[in-house]
Amino acid sequence: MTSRSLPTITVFQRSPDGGRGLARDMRVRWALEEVGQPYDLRPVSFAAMKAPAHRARHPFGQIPTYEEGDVTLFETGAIVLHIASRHDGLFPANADGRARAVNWMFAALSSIEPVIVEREMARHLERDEPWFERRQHLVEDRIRARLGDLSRRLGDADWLDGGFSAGDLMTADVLRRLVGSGLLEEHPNLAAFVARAEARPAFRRAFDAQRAFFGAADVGT
Ligand SMILES: N[C@@H](CCC(=O)N[C@@H](CS)C(=O)NCC(=O)O)C(=O)O
Repeated sequence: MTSRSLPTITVFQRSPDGGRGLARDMRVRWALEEVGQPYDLRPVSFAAMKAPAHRARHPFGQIPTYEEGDVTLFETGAIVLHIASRHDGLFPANADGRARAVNWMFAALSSIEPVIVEREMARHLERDEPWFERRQHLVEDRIRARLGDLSRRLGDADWLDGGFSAGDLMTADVLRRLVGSGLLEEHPNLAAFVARAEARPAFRRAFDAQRAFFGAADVGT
């Protein structure tokens, strides 16, 4: 499946979300599609992810990783930054615009994603705890606060800072985890932002590719 000349990303061998494209390889696939860069896949099982060979690529034993020539990267922020820096299409041409796009990438990953992931983790791991409901309300209030601020900043614009950029890609991919939760839908402009992002041909190609891969490779947990 791999060829030396193309960047290679590691992905789950089996989809934990039934092919909904919520794993973080999706943002890397999407970035590569936006810039027109073909790529290869290296599927890894959960056991292989924690084994030394994969930990040499990813110290925390996770996916995705990105290998291109002598470079191996293991954080999606760094991976998308790398892709956007080496190809046209994901950063504005001017340095100030590029800095603002990077700013939004960091905001997505360090100010928005953590509270969203905290809610998910609690739903997976803490559902049986007596304090689950109470804590869930607190976590959801923190998400609401972030989304309220983000919604006000976006206003009626299509994208966060002018044209579509890697900052929008990262923000939309982070928000996708909330689609259908009711939290995103409290802000119609954010729901529309995600829908607009998901309607991009590059997103569709990336989504269909992961779906086809899992369809072919035994969708399951
Ligand atoms: N901060 C990392 C997070 C990577 C991550 O959490 N990957 C998940 C899949 S989306 C994973 O490998 N989970 C399995 C595990 O942690 O064992 C990134 O953005 O690349």
